[in-house]
Amino acid sequence: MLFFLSLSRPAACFTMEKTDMYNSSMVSTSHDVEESWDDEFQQLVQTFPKDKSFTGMNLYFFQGFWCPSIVLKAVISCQKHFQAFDSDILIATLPKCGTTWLKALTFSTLYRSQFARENNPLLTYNPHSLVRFIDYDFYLNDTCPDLENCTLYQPRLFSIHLPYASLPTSIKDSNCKIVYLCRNPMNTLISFWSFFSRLRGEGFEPVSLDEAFEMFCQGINEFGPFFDHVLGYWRASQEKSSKILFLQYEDLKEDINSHLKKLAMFLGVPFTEEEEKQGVVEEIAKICSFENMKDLEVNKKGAQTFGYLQETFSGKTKTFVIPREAFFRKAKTGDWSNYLTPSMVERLEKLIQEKLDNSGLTFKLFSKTSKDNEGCMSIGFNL
Ligand code: PAP
Repeated sequence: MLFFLSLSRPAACFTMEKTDMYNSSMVSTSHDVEESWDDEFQQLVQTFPKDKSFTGMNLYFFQGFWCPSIVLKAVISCQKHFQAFDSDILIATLPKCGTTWLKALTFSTLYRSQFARENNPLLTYNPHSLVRFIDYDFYLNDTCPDLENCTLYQPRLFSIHLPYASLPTSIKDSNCKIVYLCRNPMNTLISFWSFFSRLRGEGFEPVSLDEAFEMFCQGINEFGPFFDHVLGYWRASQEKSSKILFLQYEDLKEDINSHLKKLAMFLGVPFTEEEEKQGVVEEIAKICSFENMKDLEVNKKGAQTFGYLQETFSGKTKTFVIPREAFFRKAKTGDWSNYLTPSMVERLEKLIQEKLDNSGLTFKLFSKTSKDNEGCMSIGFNL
């Protein structure tokens, strides 16, 4: 039996760690979710093209992206009801592009003056408990949650997987800031496929890498097409550089300290000279590092539950439960070369060139500092 505390208190973000055990039958499958839809919603979704992701999840093509059925209602609700504050900070990513890391980095940087250095909540809570998803979490079970005081620290910090074009209007129209993190498509695909392969039988039934590769190239994956997602935020960041900070996982791996300073500056909380002298930047980088985070007790055991749960678990509540250790796999920037065949690489390289043509965006396929893969190679076109 699982127990959840009430989430109506400001400390809502801290309650998920109570979910130290989990039962795979509690994971809502696409099928469960669709059965719970009322007639009106069923009729609406009938008008959307439908496919299955390589993770096994049902996807609906909605507003130009593939929306997982499990969050379709939540997405529509948050688009309708979410009210951004000018002070809000939003982390936007495609799944498997480094969300967990960016949550840790942003949380530690933004709120560093609000807790003692030796008491960073990241040491005892998973980043997904501290920075919660708007789409995958708050709106999953509640069409209009009270988010006024839903985060323990101020300003509010959320995350979201939605493409830029589909963000709630108030996010686009307000002065709230967005930190976007992308990752080269080869690493993203391998991380994605490996993650769901690891979760086989736990509510997910992923397909072979060959099939996954084909679907990824066709753009059929959660919140994809991949390139539309990345380019949507890239173009918006070019137009509104004070609103959107566009980051790449491979760059962070190469030089985390300078990117932390950039992040702090963008968030409006630059590191002071004194902090720099005291090594605060390096300290945050270390706490948030893959090596540190994967070895923390909180991340080695138990499961992360997504879904704004009210009071206690009920069979009808939609949740998304992931063993925490699954968020920490290898964190290497060239791991794709251990999986993709030369013909797959060739096809993806061509796709990258075609999609990024004239965009000014390039992807690094390896990191200069990657221990597995020496050298650095960029693909795309720079104007
Ligand atoms: P999510 O969509 O499930 O939240 P996300 O955190 O976006 O996943 O990405 C997971 C990737 O980030 C994993 O990469 P891999 O599969 O190539 O190993 C994971 O290992 C990596 N990762 C997690 N934490 C960190 C970290 N602290 N530093 C660097 N990479 C990390």
